[in-house]
Amino acid sequence: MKKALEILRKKRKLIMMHQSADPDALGSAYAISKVFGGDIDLSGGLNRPAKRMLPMLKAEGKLMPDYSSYDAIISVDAASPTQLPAKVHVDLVIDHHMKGEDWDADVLLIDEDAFACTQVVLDLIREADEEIDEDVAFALLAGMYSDTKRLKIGDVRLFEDFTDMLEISGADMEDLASILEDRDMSIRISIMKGMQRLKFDTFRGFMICTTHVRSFESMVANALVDAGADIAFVAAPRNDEIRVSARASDRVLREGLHLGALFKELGAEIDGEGGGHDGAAGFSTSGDIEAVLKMCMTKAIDTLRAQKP
Ligand SMILES: [Mn+2]
Repeated sequence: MKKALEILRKKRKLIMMHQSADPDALGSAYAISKVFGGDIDLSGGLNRPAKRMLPMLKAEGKLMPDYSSYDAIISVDAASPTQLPAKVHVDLVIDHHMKGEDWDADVLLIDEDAFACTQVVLDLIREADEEIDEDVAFALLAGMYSDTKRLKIGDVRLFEDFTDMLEISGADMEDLASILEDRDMSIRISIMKGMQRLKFDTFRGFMICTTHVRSFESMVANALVDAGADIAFVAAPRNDEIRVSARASDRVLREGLHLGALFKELGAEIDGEGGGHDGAAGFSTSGDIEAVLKMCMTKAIDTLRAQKP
């Protein structure tokens, strides 16, 4: 573990995954790159679920990396060097498959008791005492969810790691299911419905929009930010409640907007509960969905107004 962390502290790192990388490989690589830094080698391609994960994480990688330009090369979720897209010297192997004989890496961190490689990565992050943000938690979750065939197998450690990350990520099981299931169409329908019902306003050059859908509210909110919104509030009915998912653009975050704080304040003003990160947060309340969205809009404009002249 110590030796592994030493390598992870090196400056220029490349993280390699097995060819046709799955959510466990991509989740591991993404979490390492976000927490410790480093490029993700995408030259081996991704499988369909991992392809769906990529935009959800807003992850980027190198399609044709120059292997000689790195201080350290790390392999994740690959059981042997033959699974990697290139023949290169690997400094650190992080994996959970049965230890093979054919690695000549400097450090092997192989935990055969882990159900997913992302659990091994999680242990490393904990050992390093680094922070786990929402996106990293989601990436780690996706690996655990996919390598246990949607939690059909697991042990106490797996479920503890899973619930820890579920809490941090703020994701729900539908978000995870949407990666593994071929539900692209239903997500796209939610996005189209969300756009049909969209209301927007501008304030000091920022675009704020609200809408409501039946599900996938966080993905619809992401899509609206991609489409140009600075703040997107997307409401959906959840049991007897209304759940609002909010996302913010980098532009408005640079102005100091914090959606988690905004929702905390709103929860004190109306009957509701919310919180989260600066750029991604959620809010639960009850009542009329249009009225709730109107309050979100008003709150956002008030918050922007209070920030800077
Ligand atoms: Mn795996």
